[in-house]
Amino acid sequence: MSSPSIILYDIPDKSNSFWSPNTVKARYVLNFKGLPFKTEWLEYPSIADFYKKNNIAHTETTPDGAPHYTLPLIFDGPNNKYVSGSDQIAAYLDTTYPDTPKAFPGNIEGLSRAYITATVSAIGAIYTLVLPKTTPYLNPVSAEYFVATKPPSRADPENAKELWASVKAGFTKLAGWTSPKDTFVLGEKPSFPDFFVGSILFWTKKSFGKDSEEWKDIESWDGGRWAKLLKALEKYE
Ligand SMILES: N[C@@H](CCC(=O)N[C@@H](CS)C(=O)NCC(=O)O)C(=O)O
Repeated sequence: MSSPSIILYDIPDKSNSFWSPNTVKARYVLNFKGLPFKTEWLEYPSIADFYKKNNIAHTETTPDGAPHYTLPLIFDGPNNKYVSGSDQIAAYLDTTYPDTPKAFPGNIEGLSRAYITATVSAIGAIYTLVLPKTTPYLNPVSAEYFVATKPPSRADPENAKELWASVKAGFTKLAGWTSPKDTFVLGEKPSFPDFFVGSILFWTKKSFGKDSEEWKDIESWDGGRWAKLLKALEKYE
């Protein structure tokens, strides 16, 4: 068997496994499309050097306009091309491998961006809650970088109770954007908006632990639909 010709660059945890909500979106897309790939691990402080060494254009910028070198990044061997940014990767793979299932079926790329913006505004408080739970399972070199660059990752927030209440209300809002009989936004098949919500659920479960009170609570919300969504996407992890 020939080795996979697509490389996904990802950040490892201490057991050389994936954890990042951003990179897991690219993982979902590649597996959903059935495109074989191999993972190469980069610790946080090595990401910028890797981009510069390989002359890769950045997709993200920091609030002050400086380049922000981020993962996920893929290298598509047959086309000798690097692509970064989870939605850019999804759009690129939709176009480059047209015979595979679409992450943005029916041209929903713009709609997907609107859905994601609305989702972040509904459940954005979850980042403040999950970030401090992330550092312990990263390798020290990435953990130090994480704490230094993502201020809410330093400690559990004092207003955690209010934040959880706002996250719960946000998810209930989100539940109203999908038909109650469906798991996925577009019905039968998952698409990028599902991968986005799934990636946050994946990271939250991984960070608090599957047996934690917090995760058990989320599993019970909105008739169990979030647990069901994450479970339905598990085969694409
Ligand atoms: N919207 C981007 C966000 C990518 C992103 O922020 N990735 C994080 C990994 S979790 C990163 O590489 N950060 C590098 C850094 O903070 O220097 C995407 O979905 O690709």
